[in-house]
Amino acid sequence: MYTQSFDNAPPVAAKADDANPEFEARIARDESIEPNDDMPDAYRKTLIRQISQHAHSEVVGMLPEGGWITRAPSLKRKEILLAKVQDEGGHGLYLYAAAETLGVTRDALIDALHSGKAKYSSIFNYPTETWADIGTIGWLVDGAAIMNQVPLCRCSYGPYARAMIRVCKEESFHQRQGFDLLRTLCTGTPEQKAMAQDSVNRWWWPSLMMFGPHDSDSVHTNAMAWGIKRISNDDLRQKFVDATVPQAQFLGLTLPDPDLKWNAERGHYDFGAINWDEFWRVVNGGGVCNQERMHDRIKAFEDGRWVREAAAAHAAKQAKRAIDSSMKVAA
Ligand code: FAQ
Repeated sequence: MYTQSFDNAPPVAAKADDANPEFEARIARDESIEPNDDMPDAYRKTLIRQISQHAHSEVVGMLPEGGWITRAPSLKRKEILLAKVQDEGGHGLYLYAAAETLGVTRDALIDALHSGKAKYSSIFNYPTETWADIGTIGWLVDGAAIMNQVPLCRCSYGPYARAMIRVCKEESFHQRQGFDLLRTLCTGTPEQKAMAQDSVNRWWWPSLMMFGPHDSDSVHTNAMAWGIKRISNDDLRQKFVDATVPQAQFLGLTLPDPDLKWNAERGHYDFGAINWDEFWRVVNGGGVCNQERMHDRIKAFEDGRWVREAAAAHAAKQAKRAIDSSMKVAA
């Protein structure tokens, strides 16, 4: 649904103070950079930051929806939601694995999340109040995620780009199931339609914030220069608005923005001002659910410790057995 966010624009030139002519030439030729290739430290750091924050977002993103698995209104919806939440966990794993190819350990990444040093997407600090929120998250949150992630399939770093291909296929299913859930509510009783509208009223603006600050306030500009990000925060946000308005019209839902209107001259929808104070408050830990999310995430990590230790002990036993039997054959 969102493949129009692929674009073939080559990366813009990197800043002179990051110069590494051979590397820059490879980037300009749009070559894929692989784990053992020479790369500037700043490129490596930018990737570790973005990929790990992305991984954290996928894993923390399981929490707002996970709480609804036991409350899904039918077996079919429960199966779909279970599969979706499990997919998000899988996305986290591919992304942590992609970050590890840059020489950082999984433990260090998880520690950065748990200690509050690393960020995760602001959107997951909002509460899921009603069943309609599950539909709205699929439609708007996964929709925004796909818009942002389809261009990442062409990211200059090979392992990130390859991980994104599968992630985007799965996110596309997530977006459609959300739209289908909302369509069911919108064609149901007046109470169901009202629940859908209330949910969209609460999630619309936070979804627009997912794309990050205005380009003028975006600090990681080298990510564009190095072909990590292919499209800027504001351009992606505009693409998302343009794609989503007709879908809202199809559902018969209003988007909570009195300034939202088609601008024929620009060929885009104009939309109102984003509340950046709210955005930064949530990013910096002041959202309704920040504390709860971190508490739940750390608890899940600690509760799973024995499983990781058992798996490691089993792997060590198997490795020892393999060595012992190869020594027997040699003797
Ligand atoms: N939330 O200079 P920029 C999903 C931070 S996955 C929190 O513009 P950048 C799947 C930013 O980190 C959703 N922090 O940064 C799912 C930086 O701080 P730092 C996640 C934000 O990196 C669906 C500072 O502000 N997707 O939803 C946010 O160039 C449903 C300055 O910003 C990705 O991570 C924010 N919204 O651009 C799961 C995609 N925005 O690090 C479950 C990959 C900005 O210096 C259910 N990431 N910040 O301390 C990206 O494309 C980019 O990292 C951006 C931000 C576009 C998010």
